[in-house]
This record gives sequence, C-alpha cells and structure tokens, in this order.
Amino acid sequence: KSDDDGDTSVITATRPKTQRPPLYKVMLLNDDYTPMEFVVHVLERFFGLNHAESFEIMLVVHKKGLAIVGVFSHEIAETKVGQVMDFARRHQHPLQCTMEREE
Ligand code: TYC
Repeated sequence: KSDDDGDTSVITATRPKTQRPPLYKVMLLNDDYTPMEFVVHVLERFFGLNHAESFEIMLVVHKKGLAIVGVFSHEIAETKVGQVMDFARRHQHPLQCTMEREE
C-alpha cells in the first residue's frame, strides 16, 4: 500500500562540528645578538627537539626572521613562551619568543 496519509518526511543527516580547543603557534624571532648555540640549546631544552632538529630550526629563524617551533594548547604555549623568555633574560640575551592563535 502506498503511504497516502499526506505526511512528509525529510531525512536530515546531521554531522555536528566537533569542538576542538584552539591551538597556538609558538614562534622564535631572530635578533643580531643571541648566540646560535644558545638558541639551539633553548630548542633542545624546552621543545624536546634533538640537536639536528634544533640546529635546523635555529637556522630558519636566523635566515627568515622567525619560525614556528611548535603548536600547543593555550596553557602549554604560555608556559613555553614564559620559560624561553625567562631563560633568555637570565642569560642576558635579547631572544624573543611569542605565541599566536591558529586560524
Ligand atoms: N641571528 C643570531 C646570530 O647571528 C642567531 C639567532 C638565531 C638569534 C635564532 C635568535 O631566534 C634566533 N647570532
């Protein structure tokens, strides 16, 4: 029998957008005074990178002016920036580390 009771039905496929917490890029900026070895040490110490990876990223910053060194939750990013800025200040180097929300 045909369905002639006059109702209409629409199948709506819902694909809810999963909410993810925003991520933050942590970036290192170049300057003319911070020794290369110090930057390599910072990358090894605070970002868990090995020596070769750290040297590579340091060179990118040196040549391009800045580089993303990692992407983290807001809290972790803030901690990393604080650790780097504090460590650089204690060693009297002008090294700058900043964070920026990902699009
Ligand atoms: N430009 C610095 C030098 O020539 C090295 C350097 C690299 C400084 C990366 C900062 O984030 C930096 N000694």
